[in-house]
Amino acid sequence: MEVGGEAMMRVQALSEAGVSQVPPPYIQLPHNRPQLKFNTSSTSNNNQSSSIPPVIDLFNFKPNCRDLVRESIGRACREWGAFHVTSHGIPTSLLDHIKAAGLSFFKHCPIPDKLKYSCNPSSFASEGYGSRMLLLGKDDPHNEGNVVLDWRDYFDHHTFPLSRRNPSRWPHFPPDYREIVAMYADQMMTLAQKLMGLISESLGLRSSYIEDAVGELYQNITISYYPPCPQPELTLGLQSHSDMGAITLLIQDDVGGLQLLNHNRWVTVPPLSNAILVILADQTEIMTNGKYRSAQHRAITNATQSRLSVATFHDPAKATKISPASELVEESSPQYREVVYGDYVSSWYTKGPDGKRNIDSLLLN
Ligand SMILES: O=C(O)CCC(=O)C(=O)O
Repeated sequence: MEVGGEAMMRVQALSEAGVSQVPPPYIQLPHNRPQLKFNTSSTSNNNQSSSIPPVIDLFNFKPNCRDLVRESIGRACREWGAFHVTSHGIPTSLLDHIKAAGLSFFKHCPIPDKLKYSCNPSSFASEGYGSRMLLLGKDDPHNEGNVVLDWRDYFDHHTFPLSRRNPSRWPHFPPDYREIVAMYADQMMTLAQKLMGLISESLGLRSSYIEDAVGELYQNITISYYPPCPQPELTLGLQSHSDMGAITLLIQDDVGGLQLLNHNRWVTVPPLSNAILVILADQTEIMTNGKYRSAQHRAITNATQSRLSVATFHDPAKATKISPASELVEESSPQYREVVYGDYVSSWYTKGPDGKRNIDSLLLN
C-alpha cells in the first residue's frame, strides 16, 4: 500500500497502512474531543427532553394524518432541529442500494482509481472524491487554531438542478452506481419538498413558504466514509457543525457515530435502517426567525469498524437572499440579518464551522 504523495492525503490510506497513532493534523483540541461512551439513553443532567431525536411516522403523507404529523414535526423542530421519519415513501431497497454502492466504491475500488475522481482541493464543495472539507489547514495563517482535519473521506455529487448533474463525473464502480445515485437524488428531492411543506405549515405559514423563499433547490449528495481510527478518543470523523442550506436528509449504516448536540449534551443518533434523519440547516433557522434552530452535529469514529453515511443537502442558489419570514417577525423582532447565500457559504468554508459560529454571527442581538 502506497502511503506517500496524494494517497497519503486519504484517510483510508492512513488507516489501511496500519498507523498506530493519529497524525497531529487530525488531533482535536482537548475541548473538542469526544467522550467515547455511546450515549443513547438519558443522562442525569437532562430531563428536559427525550434522549434521542423523535421518530415521526409520515403515514405516506395521507391527508387525514397531516394535522398529527405537522404537530409532531413542529415539536421536533423546536426541541431538536432534527427528527427521523418513517413511512416516507422511499423504498428501503433504495436506501440499502445507495449505501452498498458507496461502500463498494470506498472498499473495493483501488485508491489510484478513486483518485481519478478527485475533487478540486482549492475550491469548496467541488464535486468528487476528497478528504478535506475546508480550504483552511492547521498551518494556514487565517486558521485561529481550531480547524483540525476530519478522519473522513467522501464523495460529493452535484445532483440538482439537472444542469449540474453529470453522472460521468461519478464513480463507474460498481456498475450501477450512477443509476442508483440518480434515482436516489430524484426521490430525495421529492421528499425534501414535501417535508419543507410540512415544516412551513407547522409554523402557520403557507405550505410553499420555505420552498418559495429558497427558490430553485440545489441538491448535493455526500457519501462519507470513516475508516477505523487508531485513536478515536483524539479525533472526530467530522467536526461539529450545522449545515449551511435549508434541509439535509441523512441515512447511515448500522455502525453508529453521528451525534447531535441537544441541551449542551452530545447524543448519539441510533442508526434506524428504514428511517431517514431530517436535519434543519442554517437558512431554515434564519427563515423561521430562530423559532426552529439548525441542528449542531458531528461524527465520531471507532477503532474497529469503518462507517458510512449518505447526506443529501438541499440549498438555495448562491445569489438567493435569505431573511426571516415577515409573518414570523411580526410576533417578535427580526433576530437575523439578511444574508446572500453565496456569501454565507464562502464564509463557512474559509472560517470553518466551529459549531454554529457562522449563523451566530448573523444574530442581531
Ligand atoms: O456521517 C454523518 O453521520 C454526518 C455527515 C454530515 O454531517 C455531513 O455530511 O455534513
